[in-house]
Amino acid sequence: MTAFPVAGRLAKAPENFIGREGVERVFAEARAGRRDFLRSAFAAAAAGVAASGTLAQPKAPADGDPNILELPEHSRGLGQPVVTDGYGKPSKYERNVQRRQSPGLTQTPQASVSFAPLQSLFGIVTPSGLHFERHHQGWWDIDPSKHRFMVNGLVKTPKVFTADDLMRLPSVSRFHFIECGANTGMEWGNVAVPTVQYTHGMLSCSEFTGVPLATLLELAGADLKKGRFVLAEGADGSSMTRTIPMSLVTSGEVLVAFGQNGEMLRPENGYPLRLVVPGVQGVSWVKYLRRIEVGDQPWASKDEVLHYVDLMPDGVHRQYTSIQECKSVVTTPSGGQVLLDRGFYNISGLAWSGRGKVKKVDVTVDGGRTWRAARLEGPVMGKCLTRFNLDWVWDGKPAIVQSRATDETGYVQPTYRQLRGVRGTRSIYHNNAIQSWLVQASGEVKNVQLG
Ligand SMILES: Nc1nc2c(c(=O)[nH]1)N[C@H]1C(S)=C(S)[C@@H](COP(=O)(O)O)O[C@H]1N2
Ligand SMILES: [Mo]
Repeated sequence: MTAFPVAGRLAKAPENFIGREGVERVFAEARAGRRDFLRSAFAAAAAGVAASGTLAQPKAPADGDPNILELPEHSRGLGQPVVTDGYGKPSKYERNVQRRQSPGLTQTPQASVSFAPLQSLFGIVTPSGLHFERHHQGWWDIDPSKHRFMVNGLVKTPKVFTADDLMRLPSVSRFHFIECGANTGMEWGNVAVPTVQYTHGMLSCSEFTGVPLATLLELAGADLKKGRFVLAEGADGSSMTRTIPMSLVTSGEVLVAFGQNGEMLRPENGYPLRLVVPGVQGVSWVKYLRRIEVGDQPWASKDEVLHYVDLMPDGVHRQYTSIQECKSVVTTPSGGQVLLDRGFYNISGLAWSGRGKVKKVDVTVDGGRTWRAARLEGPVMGKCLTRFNLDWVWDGKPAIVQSRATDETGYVQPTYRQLRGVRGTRSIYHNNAIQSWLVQASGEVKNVQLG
C-alpha cells in the first residue's frame, strides 16, 4: 500500500513534474526513513523481543547504544514561539500548492488568469490564497473608507453606501462555487493542457458573507414591476458591467458580499465589495462593485454581447447564457499525477451545478463501459461544490477514469460527443463535458478525449 498517498499528495504541475523515477526516489527515501524510525523504536523496546508479523527483525544502529531511543529534534527541543508576525502561512513542505498561470495563455499578467490547484485540495472550500483569479485589467487593493457603492435607476431614492454601512445591515453567509464561463474553454477542439489545474482550475468555492441585494433594492424603493433587470458595475478600469435578471435578485440569492471564508474578501477577489450571483458564470460576480442600476431591459454591455457569447456551429452567437450547467471532474487521479503501484486508491473529485444541488455522480474506470455511483460527501448544498469519493483497486492496467454528474433537475453532464453535437468545436465558454483521464500502465496519468 505504499502507493496510497501518491495521487493525492504528489500532484505535480508540468513545470515541476518529477516523473516516475522521481516518485520512486521519494518513496525509496520515505521507506528508508520509516525503517530507521522503526529500527530505533524497536531498539528502545529492548533487544531480545522479536518483531512479529511482516516487519523484518529490526537491527540496532551499528554505532549507537541500542537502549537509547533516537527521537527527532522536534520531539526533544523547544518549538517555535507563537506566531506574532500576523498572518499564518502553510507549511514550507506545501510550497508546490500554488495558483499558476497557464503558459502562453494571455499576453499580459493584468488581463489574465491564475488557476486554482484543484489536484491538491480537499473537501469543498478553496483557501482564499488559492482562489483562482480572473482580472480584465489587473487587481486593486481599494481603500474601503474611500469606496462607495450606489443603487440607482428605477428606484424611488437612489442610495449610496459605504462598506461600513453595509456591514450594519442583516447579513447572510452561504457556500457557493464560482466558475469562470471560460473554464475548460481551451479543451473545446482537442486536448490542450495537461493537468486539472489548467483544465478546470477557474473554479473555486467559498463561504461568502454579505447583504442580499434584495434588501438594498428595498431600501432604495426599487420599482419591481418595471425593473426586470439590474446592471452591476465594477470600479476597476475594465468597465466590467453585466446585466442580471431581477428574478435572481428577488429570490434573495444575489449578495453584495464583503466576506469570504470568515474574513474580508481578498483584494484579488474584489475587496471591499463584490457581487455574488450563485450558479451564474464568474463574469457576473462583479468585483470592486460600485453600482447597481435597476432597469427595464438588458444593457447589452461589451461583456455580454461581444464577450461571453457562445459561437454555435451555424456561426450564430448565443448571448446571455449565464447559468453554469451541471459538471464534475475527477481531481485524483488526474493529469500529471503518477500512481506508483497497483492497489488501493481513493478516486476523488468535485461536482457542481448552477441550477441547484448535485444529486448523483457516477464514476467509470473503463472509459464509460461500466459506471459505479460515487459517495457524495456532505454537506451537499445548492450551487456549491460537492466532493465525491470512490474506492478503487488499480490492477496496473491502463484505465480511463471519468465522472458524470446529475443535478437535482435531472440534467446529466454530457459527453464531448453529445456537447459538440449541439455546440460544435469552436466555442470558448460553457464547456461542461465529461473529462477523461488515462491512467497508463506506467502509472502516469494523461489528459485524453474520447472520440
Ligand atoms: N470588476 C471586475 N469584476 C470582475 C472581473 C474583472 O476583471 N473586474 N472579472 C470577472 C470574471 S471574468 C470572473 S471569472 C470573476 C473571477 O473572480 P475571481 O478573480 O475572484 O476568481 O470575476 C469577474 N468580476
Ligand atoms: Mo470569467
